[in-house]
Amino acid sequence: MKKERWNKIQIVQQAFTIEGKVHPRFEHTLRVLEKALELNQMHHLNLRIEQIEDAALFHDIAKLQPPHELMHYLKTHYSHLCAELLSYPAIWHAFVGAIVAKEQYGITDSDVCHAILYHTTGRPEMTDLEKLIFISDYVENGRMGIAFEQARKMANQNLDRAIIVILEQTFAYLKKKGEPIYSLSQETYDYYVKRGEADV
Ligand code: DGI
Ligand code: FE
Ligand code: FE
Repeated sequence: MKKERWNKIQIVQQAFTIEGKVHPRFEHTLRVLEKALELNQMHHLNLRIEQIEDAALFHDIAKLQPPHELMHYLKTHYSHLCAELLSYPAIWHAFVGAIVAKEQYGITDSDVCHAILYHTTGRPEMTDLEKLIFISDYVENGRMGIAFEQARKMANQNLDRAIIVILEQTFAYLKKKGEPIYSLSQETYDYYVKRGEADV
């Protein structure tokens, strides 16, 4: 393994270590990187490995922060979205992660920060890097069950169709839990469904 990648992994492991114990989120993060590298090759995306490493390793960097800290970042960096975001605490870490990666870990590449920002909701017209992280997050090999297997298979075949499958499964999960769909998640879904229809 290249030294730079190893160093970054150490930094992320440190960030996910609480009272001397490494949180399972770290293993998830490594599996997202592994999956992203695999899909990059499989689909000949030719993305820069360093961008994949940074986006995958830091995508959940804010996931373990307590809600009041996440809210502080939302208030200072996304004040225009704050009121709406109140009803969607599960997606706060993506918005905050993009800021933390930049301010605390010196990730200045805006493509990478966007991939972190959109890793939970997606967005219409995602870049290949954004798609790669959005999909790899969901289909990394540690997620077990029929729904994940199905999405994993689709990710090997067609990335745009995998986005649709992932969002359909996420919406079904949210419905079961009585959670609302965020506007951007819905826009992502509508965009990729429409694109899929245009392609046939
Ligand atoms: O952080 P991870 O667990 O690796 O995965 P993630 O960043 O995709 O976050 C998954 C969580 O986000 C899961 O609990 C579902 C939730 N989520 C995703 N899209 C939406 C959402 N929650 C709401 N309320 N609305 C959404 O549109
Ligand atoms: Fe996440
Ligand atoms: Fe994740």
